[in-house]
Amino acid sequence: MSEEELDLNTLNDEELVEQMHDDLYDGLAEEIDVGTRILLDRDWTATEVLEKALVEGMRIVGIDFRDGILFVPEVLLAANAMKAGMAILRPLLAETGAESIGKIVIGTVKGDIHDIGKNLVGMMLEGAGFEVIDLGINTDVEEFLNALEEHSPDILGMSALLTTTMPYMKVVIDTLEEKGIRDDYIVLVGGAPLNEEFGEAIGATAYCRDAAIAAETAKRLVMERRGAA
Ligand code: B1M
Repeated sequence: MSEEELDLNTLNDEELVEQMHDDLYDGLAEEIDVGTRILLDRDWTATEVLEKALVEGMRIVGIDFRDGILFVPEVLLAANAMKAGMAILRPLLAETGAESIGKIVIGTVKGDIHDIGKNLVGMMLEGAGFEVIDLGINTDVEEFLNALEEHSPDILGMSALLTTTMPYMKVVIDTLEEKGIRDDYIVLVGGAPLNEEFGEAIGATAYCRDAAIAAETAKRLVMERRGAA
């Protein structure tokens, strides 16, 4: 059967997820849109679709990107397809009846244009009841500082996907120290090349391995801080 003739509805769950990994790899946004909707219709939770179909698909793309099998234009298409799925999941992940439990300003740091992980963290935090102010990509220290002043959040969140951009997180934290405002905020950092030790070394409050952990950590730290106050 050719790609055009393939009816995704005829596939069982396992086949569909595999097909979605292929479609993500091939940057087929429309197919990812359809596949995401089918899985949700089959009573998959938004988190299951996200983890098993989309994030796993992007992990495979990342391996071939690293190995020089895929190049930037293809990976951009894959990212675009991933975003098509995320757009459907967003309202489901962000569904919450609760009042806002806190505010976070979040951005991908200067020099870095990767935003899929940061967007996911934003969605999960919205789902956990946070108001999210997203500064986007390539965010410099001035932009972070202006947003902190304007929005007075509980949390500053920074994302970096490159070993060359992760040190910029320290630039931001050091600037907060210099201005005497570091302790006014919980600082969460994350991104594929980071780890716990790095988070500690740059003076972040916490490193978060993934979006779900970011949401849990954010909630816990805000509650602790309120309790202490
Ligand atoms: Co880029 N890229 N990329 N890329 N890219 C990586 C990161 C890389 C690991 C690929 C590889 O070699 N295997 C590699 C970095 C190597 C390194 O530094 N050690 C790399 C490179 C080299 C580059 C370029 C330099 C390539 C080039 O131009 N030659 C270039 C840099 C551009 C720049 O930023 N200045 C580049 C460009 C791109 C694209 C534009 C093509 C595209 C980005 C599109 C977009 O984001 N809109 C892209 C992509 C898609 C990737 C990979 C394949 C996938 C990243 C992703 O979206 N993952 C990536 C390989 C990989 O990571 N496996 C790669 C899915 C996402 C859900 O996971 O972002 O890790 P992640 O987020 C997770 C956690 O990390 C965490 O939670 C998220 C959800 O669970 N998390 C946080 C993230 N931020 C957090 C913040 C928190 C808490 C948790 O608190 C605030």
